[in-house]
Amino acid sequence: MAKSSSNNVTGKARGKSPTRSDQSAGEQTREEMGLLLGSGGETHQTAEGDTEVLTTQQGVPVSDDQNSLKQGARGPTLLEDFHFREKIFHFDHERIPERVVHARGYAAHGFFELTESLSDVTSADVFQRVGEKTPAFVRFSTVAGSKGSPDLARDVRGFAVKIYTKEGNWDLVGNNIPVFFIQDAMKFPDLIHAAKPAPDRAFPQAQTAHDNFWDFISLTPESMHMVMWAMSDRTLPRSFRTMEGFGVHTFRMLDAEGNSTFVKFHWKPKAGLQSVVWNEAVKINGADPDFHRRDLWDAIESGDFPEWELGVQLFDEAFAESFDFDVLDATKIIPEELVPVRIVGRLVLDRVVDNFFAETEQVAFCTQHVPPGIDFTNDPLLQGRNFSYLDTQLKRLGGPNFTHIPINAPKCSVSHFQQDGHMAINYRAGRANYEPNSWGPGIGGPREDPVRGFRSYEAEPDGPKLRIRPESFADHYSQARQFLISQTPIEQKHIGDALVFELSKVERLDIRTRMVSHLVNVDAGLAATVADGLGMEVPEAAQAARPTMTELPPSAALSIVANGPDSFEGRKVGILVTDGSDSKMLAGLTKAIEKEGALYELVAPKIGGVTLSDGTKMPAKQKIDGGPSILYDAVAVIPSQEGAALLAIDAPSKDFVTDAFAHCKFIGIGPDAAPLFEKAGLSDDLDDGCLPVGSAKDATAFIEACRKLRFWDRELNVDLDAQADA
Ligand code: HDE
Repeated sequence: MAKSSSNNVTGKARGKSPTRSDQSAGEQTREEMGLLLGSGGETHQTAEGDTEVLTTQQGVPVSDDQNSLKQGARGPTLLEDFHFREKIFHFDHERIPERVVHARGYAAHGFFELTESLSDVTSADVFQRVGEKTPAFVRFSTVAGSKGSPDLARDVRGFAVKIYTKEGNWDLVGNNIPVFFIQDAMKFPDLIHAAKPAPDRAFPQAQTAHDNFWDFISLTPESMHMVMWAMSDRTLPRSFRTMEGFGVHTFRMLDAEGNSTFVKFHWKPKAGLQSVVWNEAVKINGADPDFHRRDLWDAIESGDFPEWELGVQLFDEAFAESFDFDVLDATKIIPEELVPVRIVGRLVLDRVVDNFFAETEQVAFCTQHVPPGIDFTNDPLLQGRNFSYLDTQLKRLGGPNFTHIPINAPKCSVSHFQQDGHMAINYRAGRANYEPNSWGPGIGGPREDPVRGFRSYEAEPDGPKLRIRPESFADHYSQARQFLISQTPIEQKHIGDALVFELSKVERLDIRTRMVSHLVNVDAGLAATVADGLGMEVPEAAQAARPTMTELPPSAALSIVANGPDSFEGRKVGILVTDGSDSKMLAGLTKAIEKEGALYELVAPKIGGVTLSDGTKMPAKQKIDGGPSILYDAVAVIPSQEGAALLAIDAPSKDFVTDAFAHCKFIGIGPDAAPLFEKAGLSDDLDDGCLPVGSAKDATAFIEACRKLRFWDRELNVDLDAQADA
């Protein structure tokens, strides 16, 4: 809209562009006046082909954007300089408040396509016609960090989807974890205050490894299930493309008669689940704090469009009654084994934003934005959110007209009598701004439609007004345990490691002890591991309102490793090369990578690249210290003999292989690479995850091995904690 309005900021349509002779004429005059000090004509550097005229916000062409207006060449700047004042004024106001949570985020456009009709349970227009595509916008985020914080903080990821349906925008504002820390929105400010930097010292940034967070958590047993997820590798996603999304709450779907079906929403990544390991995450944050946003941008720009399936778990009151837990409690899941996930559509992200601020920063998601056919339940977290999101938009976007901003505007017709306010852009022509009115068709404006219009489920009131937590919300440990036992051994180990790491950053022993006392209720083995890692005795179990149900069976759907892609498609290999690297070997390797649909980058001593054995020059994508192995899913090292000798005395090269080894990556090794591995101290440790890539056949076998993504068996040999556990 902004692009086509009279407020055209591109200025392409405005007047005649200055010609070179126009400019030099202007400069000559000033030179004549002796006002171009020192720099000759350099103040007006114009690249060849620039034709657009710079204007003020009012559209006035600007003659000089380099110098403010002064009284005399060395004199004071004049207030009269409206161009300067406007430019600085606008700059001074470039920022809006960052989101109080989920400040760090990245978004893209795409579409939702229905693959299976849900017309049996909902009248929602978006779920009626199979094959129909509806525009969508998705913003991923971390929760605790500020806007400039690194992408790979250990944190929950936001997964907020705006679907521009024909009957209004639907915002499904979810996370990559299906449960939450708290049960009642009343506790949200406390949770977030505790997680964010402490108010006195303003650190630590984007981390939960500190006293305040664990103090709050250890006093909030309802968070234990979420703690298991948060300490798992779910909070270290390899990419936005490799994480699931969840609507978290139980919602309702309503059919045309108003009959309700409960629903939980799931987004399942086509690329499969994948995470990185903690030590890797820490290093990625230094090497590339934009790791996730770069990955999303690159994937879309290269045409490898990220995709998720939309799944729904549908159930009725009878199931809800029979379920061990309350479906209104956002700290609980419904295992897929109990209510299968029905896949009904796909979400594809196929377009990056034109402008980060206009779209990603200004997009306003609100849980209460639902179209007819979708409705809320009484989940007290959801009810609180329905207030919070609208309120927060007012603060951030400065007025009630945030829906006029193109990214927030519905793509269906909008017709109402709401008017005015800050930055009102859309308006209704004519006299009628109220209803009922008697101005008649065409002039009198819109009227409600009891059939098409949004209707709420006619729920019966539940009882007296109370400030109370229902009894049915009281079991805080059973599903935490179920999550833990659903993980593969390596994932369970990572949960233990993460708890030990985080609690080791907690200074107060009583907080550590209280936290471990909750773990005793989750699983005695985990509590013992964590206590041991902290160097303390296992404390008494925390008092539990309900005993832990140890009989809940594992659910395979909850493991990342068990739900990997079994493919290396879309993943990236870092290939370390030097001058003289074997050109045939490189060709064989890159062919195998491409055949798998994977990507590679050449990492070399100089960014200018290397001269291969056959004399071909190959540019590098990264210089070694700018392309550490943490940026890749697997690595291959194929230096020449002389090259290997040089790499062997280069610390970043040694880090390249030791890190890849420590992070359990598959490593492809060329025939001349031995000196590097020897100097890196790895020669005696090379295992089945370290494979030759000397021939094309070897290269293919190497890439096939990479489909497992990590060689987890190695962890026993690279981690003292693992040995202690074994
Ligand atoms: Fe949010 N949350 N939240 N949240 N949330 C916000 O809205 C809030 C919760 C989630 O990419 C805020 O526009 C309350 C659960 C995402 O722009 C704010 C409660 C889940 C995003 C807010 C919760 C989420 C937000 C801040 C407890 C997963 C980023 C900026 C009842 C289901 C959306 C904004 C984006 C953002 C409030 C809990 C997801 C303050 C009160 C549970 C993905 O309104």
